[in-house]
Amino acid sequence: MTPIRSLPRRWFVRGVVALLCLALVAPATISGVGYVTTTEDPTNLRASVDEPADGTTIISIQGFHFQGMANENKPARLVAVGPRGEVEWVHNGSGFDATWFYDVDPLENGHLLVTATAEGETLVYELDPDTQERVWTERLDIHDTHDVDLVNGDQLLVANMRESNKGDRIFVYDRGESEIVWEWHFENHYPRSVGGPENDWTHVNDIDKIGDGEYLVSPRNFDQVVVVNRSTNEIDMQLGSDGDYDTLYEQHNPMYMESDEGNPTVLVADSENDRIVEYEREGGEDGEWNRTWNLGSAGMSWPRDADRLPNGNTLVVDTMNQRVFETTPEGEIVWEFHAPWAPYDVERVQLGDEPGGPTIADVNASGNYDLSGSGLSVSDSEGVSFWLVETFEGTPVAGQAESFARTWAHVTPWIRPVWMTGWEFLSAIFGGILLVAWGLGEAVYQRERIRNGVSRAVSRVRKVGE
Ligand SMILES: [Ca+2]
Ligand SMILES: [Ca+2]
Ligand SMILES: [Ca+2]
Ligand SMILES: [Ca+2]
Repeated sequence: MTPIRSLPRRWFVRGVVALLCLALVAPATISGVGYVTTTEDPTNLRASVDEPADGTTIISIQGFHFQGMANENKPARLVAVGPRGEVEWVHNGSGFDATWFYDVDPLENGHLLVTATAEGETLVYELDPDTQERVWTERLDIHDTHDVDLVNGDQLLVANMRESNKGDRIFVYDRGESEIVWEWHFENHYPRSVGGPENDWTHVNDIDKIGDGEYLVSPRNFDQVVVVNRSTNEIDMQLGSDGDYDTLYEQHNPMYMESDEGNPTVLVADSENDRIVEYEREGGEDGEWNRTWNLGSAGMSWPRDADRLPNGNTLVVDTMNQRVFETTPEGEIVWEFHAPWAPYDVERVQLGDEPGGPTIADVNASGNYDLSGSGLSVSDSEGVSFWLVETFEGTPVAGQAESFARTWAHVTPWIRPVWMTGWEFLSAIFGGILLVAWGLGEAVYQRERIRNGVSRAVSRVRKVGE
């Protein structure tokens, strides 16, 4: 018998590395093949309805767009949904130059006011839902604007973020005069040390007119909601403060209400805390804000809108779970709609722009509630993050794990192909890293051979040239 020649060690190592790469990339590949052979549409709109809604719901969907490159599996759309979850119409931003949709507001004439981004500018227009025509369009020379409201007839109230040199502001633009008639700069009221980075200082994402010359404003990166007085230019009210994450953590879309007793009340999507909260200020002007409602945080992922309805329920946009739902004060979901990709704002059309309703305290429902009654299986994009936080809790690296988990949850859904789960994506990344490392390792290991090969090739080229 001839002895079996033992395999050289380097070939054994190569075999193991190749198998490992294959094992890491296989789950994503299998999903990809499965996706290609099914007819399931990743942009699929669908509903789960316990009780028919009180009229048509309009949802703005931000969509995914990276440096001018749209992903057709993650389109920017406005979607109108009937009481039982039937899709009434879809307004697709890729039909023209809208790349992201943000705020949408029902107008008194039955039309909609739409805030969208286009390349390097902000698009604001009035949309006639019946004809799908734009009645008028304003193009504002500002970036990434999340909210513009129509006030005082034909004036636009604008939350203007991402100005250079901390020039973020709110302003009123008069459409008839074609000019800005009032503006208010954050730098006159806040030290430059608060908030976010130079290129996104305030991230002011919402502004609502809540009374005569009174504007509710949401500088997200300051973790607070304020009321700005147009005639005195002073801040009349403040809820939350920069870095006080127990109160608010980079919120979206606050809504102002008053209790039966006249107490200021703010309902807000507390986005980074994955919850919806309501605060009521008791005891007059120097009174304290008390949290009267806490919905979540399990079951929600980066909510960005919460509107109180006249029936006491609340409409919520649960962005990273790609859904919108109506919940009772006790957290029971009664109406739900799957609206990929990255829904931003929701409105019940015939109720008008953020109609408001009774405060949680006034319906005797103050308290903490978990969500229940969901009829949709929400996305598993949070699985990796959840696992990271759970696994490293209480260890010396808990802080780092949590911060990585947060980044992972916020960044990867935008870049992950729709057919991969979070785990498959993570595994494929490790497979890719291993493959690159292997290539580099081989290059080092074979450096002599590569060098000889190169110099032989060079001298051959030289000979031909002579
Ligand atoms: Ca709105
Ligand atoms: Ca608006
Ligand atoms: Ca607004
Ligand atoms: Ca809304």
